[in-house]
Amino acid sequence: MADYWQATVTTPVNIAVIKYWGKRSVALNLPTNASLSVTLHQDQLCTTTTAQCSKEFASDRLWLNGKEEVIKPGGRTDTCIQEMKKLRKAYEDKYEDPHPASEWHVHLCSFNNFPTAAGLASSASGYAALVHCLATVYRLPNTSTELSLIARQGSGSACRSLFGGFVAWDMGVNEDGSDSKARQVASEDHWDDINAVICVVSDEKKGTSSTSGMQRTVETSPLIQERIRLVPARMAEMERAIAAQDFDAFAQLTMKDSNNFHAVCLDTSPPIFYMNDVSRALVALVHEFNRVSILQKRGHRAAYTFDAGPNAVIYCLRRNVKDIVNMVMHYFPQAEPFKDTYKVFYGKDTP
Ligand code: 2P0
Repeated sequence: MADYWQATVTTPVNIAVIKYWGKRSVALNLPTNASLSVTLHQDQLCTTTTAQCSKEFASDRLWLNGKEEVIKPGGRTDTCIQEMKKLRKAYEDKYEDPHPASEWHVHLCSFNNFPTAAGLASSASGYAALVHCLATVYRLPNTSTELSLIARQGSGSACRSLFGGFVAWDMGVNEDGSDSKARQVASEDHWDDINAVICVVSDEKKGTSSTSGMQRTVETSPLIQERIRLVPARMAEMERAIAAQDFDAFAQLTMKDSNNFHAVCLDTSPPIFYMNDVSRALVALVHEFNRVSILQKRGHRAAYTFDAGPNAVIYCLRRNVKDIVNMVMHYFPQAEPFKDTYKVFYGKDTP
């Protein structure tokens, strides 16, 4: 019998067009509203994680970008490892198919090919990769939907990175979180000429973490209640726009939702500022680009969205990428688009 088991997986980042912001359960990462994202191409912004289980290991350990991180008992990483072990145990009990790896400790080595914690969704690809990697080492045949329930407990947005294409995270109603999981709205092939131009405005670690920021919002912002009220209709409209490949509607909804999310951040006490002057200048530029485009009867051709940081993601159709990159480079010669452009992820459903 092998004395160690190992697997390596690469999992892409997702960028939300209807944002997750606010938890109704901090312990289980249950959101106050549903969200919807586009998973980027696997070869672009991604996390690559290797898991090795060995009977020689004395404890679970994690290295992130070459630096060892402490795995806190009961913390997010530990929760994901323990939940995956439980899943393995349940599988063994059902199919009488034992596998020693889940009895042993695991060493995890994880690399992001982009700035960590700069509002580019590193925790999303990170926890999705962790869960996907353990499922592979443990030879578990679970679907992305089942794994999304565990990845969600690492980081809410991680549940969406287990699918390619267009992915909803349904908030669910159950207190135990059993129905708060990811669902593929449309595959990567459905609308494959959507691209994302990523403009890294800053690669510094963000000042307010998403977890603490959204807690503060839930506790202090009256405006979040209005957001909770309006998101269900927005989700339905977004799903319709994706089904119809209606970029004009997709763009308007994406920008509206990004602006509403940042308004809610500003309504938090003390206020949270994720966007900076360069971010705001990019907003103005995209609106000007769209204004001309609408005058030419071409509708919206670009949609910005900003996460918990100043970096812009500009969604557009492939035929418009060149115009948008040229425009950004013209007005911001010092701010390079990060690795040019990103296609939606051509993913797989099962690990
Ligand atoms: C999103 N963000 O939908 C939103 C938009 C940031 C802004 O999900 O506390 O790192 O780990 O569940 O998933 C970032 O929050 O938060 C996020 P936790 P997470 O992508």
